[in-house]
Amino acid sequence: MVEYNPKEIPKGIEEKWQKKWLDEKVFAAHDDSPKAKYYQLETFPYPSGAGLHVGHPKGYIAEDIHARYMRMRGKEVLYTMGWDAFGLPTENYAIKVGRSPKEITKENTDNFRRQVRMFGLSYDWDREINTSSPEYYKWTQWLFIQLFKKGLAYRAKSKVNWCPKDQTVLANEQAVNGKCERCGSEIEERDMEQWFLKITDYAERLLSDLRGNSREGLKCLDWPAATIKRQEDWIGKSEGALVKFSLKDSGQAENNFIEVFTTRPDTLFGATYLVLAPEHALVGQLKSKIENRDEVQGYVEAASHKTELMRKTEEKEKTGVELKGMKAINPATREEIPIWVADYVLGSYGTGAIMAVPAHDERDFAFAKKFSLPIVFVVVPPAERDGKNEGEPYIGYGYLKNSDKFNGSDSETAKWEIVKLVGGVKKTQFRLRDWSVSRQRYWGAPIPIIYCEACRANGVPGGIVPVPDAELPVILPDLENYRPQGIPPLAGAPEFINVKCPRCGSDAKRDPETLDTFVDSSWYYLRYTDPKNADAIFDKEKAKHWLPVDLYVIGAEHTVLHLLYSRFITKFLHDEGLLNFNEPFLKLRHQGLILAADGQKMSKSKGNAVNPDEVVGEFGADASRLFWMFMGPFEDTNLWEPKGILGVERFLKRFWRYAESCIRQRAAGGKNAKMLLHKTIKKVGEDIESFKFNTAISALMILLNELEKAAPLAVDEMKSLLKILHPFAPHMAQELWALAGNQTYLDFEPWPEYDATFIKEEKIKIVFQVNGKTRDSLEVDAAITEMEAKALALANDKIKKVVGDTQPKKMIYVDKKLVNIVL
Ligand code: ANZ
Ligand code: ZN
Repeated sequence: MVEYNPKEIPKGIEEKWQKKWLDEKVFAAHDDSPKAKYYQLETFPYPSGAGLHVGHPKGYIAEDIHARYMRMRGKEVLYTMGWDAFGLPTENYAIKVGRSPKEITKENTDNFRRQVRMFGLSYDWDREINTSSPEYYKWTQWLFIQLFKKGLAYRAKSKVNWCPKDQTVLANEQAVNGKCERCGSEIEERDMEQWFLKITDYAERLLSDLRGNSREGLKCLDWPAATIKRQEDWIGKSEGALVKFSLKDSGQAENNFIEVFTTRPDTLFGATYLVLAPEHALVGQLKSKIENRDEVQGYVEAASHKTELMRKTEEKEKTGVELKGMKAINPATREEIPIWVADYVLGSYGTGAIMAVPAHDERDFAFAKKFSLPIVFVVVPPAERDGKNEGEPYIGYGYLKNSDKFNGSDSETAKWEIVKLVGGVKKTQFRLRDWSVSRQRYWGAPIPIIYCEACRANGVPGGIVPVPDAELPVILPDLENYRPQGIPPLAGAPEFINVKCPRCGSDAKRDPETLDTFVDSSWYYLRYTDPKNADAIFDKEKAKHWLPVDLYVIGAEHTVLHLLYSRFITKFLHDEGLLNFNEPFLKLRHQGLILAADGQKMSKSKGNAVNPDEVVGEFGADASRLFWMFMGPFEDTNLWEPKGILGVERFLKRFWRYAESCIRQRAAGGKNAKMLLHKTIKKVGEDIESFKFNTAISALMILLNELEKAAPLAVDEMKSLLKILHPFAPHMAQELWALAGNQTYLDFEPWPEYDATFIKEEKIKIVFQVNGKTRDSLEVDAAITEMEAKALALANDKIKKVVGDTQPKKMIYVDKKLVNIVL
């Protein structure tokens, strides 16, 4: 008998099968397969120098189990791997060690590839991609040019988030609580000319398609509800109105009004002053009329040193200055109201001006209290129509008062009638901003744009000339010095920067900046369908065949940015006629984190990081796969308890011993655990589909316990047993499969059917006791829950007789065995 010794046997077995899988391209996804396609996507990792983190395998193993299962379910599975290889961390690390990011990336991806391979993941390696390879970024650049041609990539001067340490601009999404997402530095705000992608053009569709659309008969996306919500919040749609307040004594002058955006026109009668953002254009334009010009100027100047984020989150004292000598007219009350400048109003949202309704808005209330501005309550809460508590703002809807002819009508109705009365217009406002994509760093895809002065003089806006398709990719040159020094490193490379204009032939200059890596990753799932295409971003027919992605597993930390950008790019390429769908990811699941046993995040600096190499090196791939999956529910945070691997290793050894002896004996007969086998087939399949890998594994463990006690399984039953083990421990299952005389790969064997009659028959006897004395028993469904069992006990006639009217002290439940009522 061959013993399964994790130190020897699995090594040999595992290496053998991994080599065969790879050499024979067993997991190649065939474009022309007659089977139904299933596209499974995995977040491609950023290949850091530290190698795989323990969190990576969690998602990878789970997806591999799922992919192998789907193959056994008869699907042609596209499942592959790539590297999100451009980006700051590699560059920063390269600077630190004084080497080139290209070399380091090569080493890191080689290491990552070796590491993911050791888990026996069933990728189609012929589809591997790397965002930092010219073959890939050629198409990132091409994509940018298509966006440019459609007016969706534009240059604009704007306030940007600047990380002083990384010396680069960050997207809003990368500025987390005022700090750089990468290095944690305090972010500064700068005015810079930048490339933006006009994602705001897609705001409405990005929002509505989340919950399905009738255009395509698209159902609500199968995403975790919280993720859909986060997308919605980020896009931030507000329905309101634009209302004009005329300026007193301004006659027919051009700037004779201030326009505000409000979501609460129903409160217009309570608008007792206006507030302009410090950067509002009128502040400058009206200078001559402002009596306290210097004071206002000083305030505006001071505000310009605060970032938008500080202004939004500043809970402390509101600040502001009144524009003396000016008044506006409330169009509803016709009363004169003062105009203020305050930095709690943002220049970048709505019109940059608000009507302040202190009675019904908390910020306005605080402001009005501080500067003794009038507070007029105009909405009464529905519960107290007479309105009593006026010591604090009421922000909800209700019934109007102090609102002339609208008194008594409800907010919702009055809202639009008041807008009509004052000649306002309905307006939908989004919180979403355009996506800033220029980065002043080296390790990224060069922006494929040339600036030509001659063309500018000839009317080409900005002298901006895109690099012609035939000249793509714009290769990122190897630079001796690529350190950021306030200017983009490529700006200091004349051989790169100086070019002839492709339009007119004059001397011109290349754009010295690189694209945000989120651009690279916004389309990678499209490239997997046709990764080697040198003539197109992908073949339309191939994309149509494989896409959209059927299942995407990503960490919960990627729920805003990457998903939003990918959805935007998908919609754009759909509009370009390249894709026949609008949503790239139909089903989404998030893996929970793995923390150190003490609940801390694992990190090198804390000294509690675990290298997956050591685990797999010592216990082998199969035991490691089970270990990772058995830590707990997939979507939860799990704790790294190294001892756990001993349990799953023991299970595998026993499984081997059992299966091997069964195969050798080939002797079936006697009462075996057939019923439990069928139950387990059902459970394991269902659990894989619902990402309950841990409970699937425990079901396999329970089954093995019973099998060991019963007579050996028949040959067919044995086959089923190996099949349901296969997604979890594919090396061992495949070896046993071969040992049993099979020549095929288990991955393409059909998933076993369970016999429903066995499952239905599954009944158990449950005993009912009162104070420990048995009174009755009942045949019940084996799937009975604790609640159901207790309810049955209380409803039982014999029990009722004994218990009578007495209130039970407690009820003891022994799982699927008994209920004991204690009086
Ligand atoms: C009057 C009012 C009365 C408002 C009331 C609210 C409550 P959301 O839902 O986030 O879109 N607002 C408009 N532009 C602003 C800006 N640039 N900076 C700061 N605040 C601004 O918020 C819309 C509300 O935020 C608008 O409705 C406006 O205040 C304010 F009882 O108008 B409201
Ligand atoms: Zn030119």
